[in-house]
Amino acid sequence: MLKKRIQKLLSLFPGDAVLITSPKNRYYFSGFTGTEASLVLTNDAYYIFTDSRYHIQAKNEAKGFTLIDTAKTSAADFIREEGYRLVGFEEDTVSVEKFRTLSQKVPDAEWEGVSPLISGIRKIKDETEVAAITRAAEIADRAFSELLPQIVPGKTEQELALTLEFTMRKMGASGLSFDTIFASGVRSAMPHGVASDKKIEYGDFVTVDFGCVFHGYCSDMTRTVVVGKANEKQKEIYDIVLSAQTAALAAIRPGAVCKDIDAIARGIITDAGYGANFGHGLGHSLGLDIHELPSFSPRCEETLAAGMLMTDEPGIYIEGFGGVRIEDLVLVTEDGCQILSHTTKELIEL
Ligand SMILES: [Mn+2]
Repeated sequence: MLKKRIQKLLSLFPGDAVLITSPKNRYYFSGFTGTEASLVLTNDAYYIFTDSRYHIQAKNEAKGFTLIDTAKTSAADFIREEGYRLVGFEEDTVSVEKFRTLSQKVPDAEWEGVSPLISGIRKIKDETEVAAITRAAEIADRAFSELLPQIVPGKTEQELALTLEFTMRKMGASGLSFDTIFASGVRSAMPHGVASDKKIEYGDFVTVDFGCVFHGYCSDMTRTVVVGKANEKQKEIYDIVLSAQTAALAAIRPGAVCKDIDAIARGIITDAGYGANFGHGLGHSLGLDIHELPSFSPRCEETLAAGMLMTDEPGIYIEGFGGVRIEDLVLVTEDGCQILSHTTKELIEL
């Protein structure tokens, strides 16, 4: 499976070798989860360079790779000794300082950025990736259903967020996709209101936007609930966001243009009079990173293809009142899409 990813990259890059140093891409191409290593990918062989702390791990995880001890030979030394002329590197993560060092150590090589090629390959998720993300989404669903009865007046956002995070870890997640957004009452008008020491109050909207990591892959989901009975204004806003969210879902299929999906949801919110209260894009791709390309934004001209994984997350935010966001994780399939988030989207009144 990983060999296919490497072959895809090498088929798109007409050079002698590609140097991979970023943790996410290193994992993507080799399966190595340690924190220190470089890969050199060539048409003849794949090499992993790391120090003695990671030798056993590299042998176990990076199947099909030749292990080279960095105490003896660094990746840059190897590239110079092999006489590679055109070498790919990740220009989006290699620092200027590291690039200077590389250029000095390998003065005869020409370095060419391959980051757009890699992100292009990573856009389409293979079976292993879909399985990991599906599991991450399941854990999030189950942890959220365990959390719901605990959202009661008097608890703080922080303690509830911690409970949610602890539950996901107990269920097998290795970490969080991002800092949990847990915004109640007037704070729910902040699209990225991370958990604070504010106490939950009766009548609050509570927006929870969260995700966990499983086998390196992120999930992402948002639900907004009401503590107690929803008032008319809360119901009105919730219903508009839900219509926008489901209308966009219905249009997600291969061949659809990203900005058109955004426009469907945005049109519904704008027609209802809340266009100015939906400031962010409708969604984004994700995988090893929580934000990948393409995105459902008014400017994204990209076309959807089967195997892309997207979020669909419209919102309405009213300062001084509160806000609603509803987000599902969606896999683009051959004939439409499959929703990976299974928590109900009917308004939950706790
Ligand atoms: Mn998201």
